[in-house]
Amino acid sequence: MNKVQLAADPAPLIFDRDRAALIVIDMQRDFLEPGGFGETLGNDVSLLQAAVGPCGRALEAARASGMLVIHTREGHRPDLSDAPPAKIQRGVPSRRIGDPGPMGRILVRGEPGHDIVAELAPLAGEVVLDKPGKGAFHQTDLAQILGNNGIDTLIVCGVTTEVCVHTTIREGNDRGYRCVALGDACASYFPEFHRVGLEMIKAQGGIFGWVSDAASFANAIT
Ligand code: TIU
Repeated sequence: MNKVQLAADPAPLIFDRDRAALIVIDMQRDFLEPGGFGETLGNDVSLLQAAVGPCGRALEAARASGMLVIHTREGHRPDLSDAPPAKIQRGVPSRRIGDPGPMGRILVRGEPGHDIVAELAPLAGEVVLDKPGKGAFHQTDLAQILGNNGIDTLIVCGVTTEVCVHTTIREGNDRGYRCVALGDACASYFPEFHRVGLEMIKAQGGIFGWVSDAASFANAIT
């Protein structure tokens, strides 16, 4: 038992540091660097850079305290057998999932674009979870991993705020986990969606979670 208090909205959160995990969502080259999936969808990928430093600070604190660290990556099998046609065909991107790009095939496992950005590279022993969807629980063994480690609190950061971070927090909340978004360690291609996405989590008394920041997280667990 190692109770800590985290400054958060809508209220401070007390949790057991030994039963918390840091989940870093999809900080992949495909979303953060030019030529990847994010850019094919028409986005300015430079907007996501803001989350890299705060994610690094959260990772550093979690590693120093011995907290379970999980990195997720969104992507698909090379044969695309796990990619729903409805996902591949969505929108009018200039290049689609599975097509060749400057960082290899778009959103395909094993390709350079699928890698986590160098600044946040996983360390040996950290969990790297490949997921085919937006949520980290969908068609993955995340629940098994969290259960085996006695986890009841999820500290979540990464990209994008209103897509994969939100979906994962919503999934985690419904499964009974306390879920905290580290706001400055999340980012979106749409600054307004980032702001409102964080508001949505903490509205109504924290309807599906809490919002904190990387420095408060580091302070709480150090
Ligand atoms: N497009 C977008 O905002 N996000 C995604 O497609 N995936 C994640 O959020 N990781």
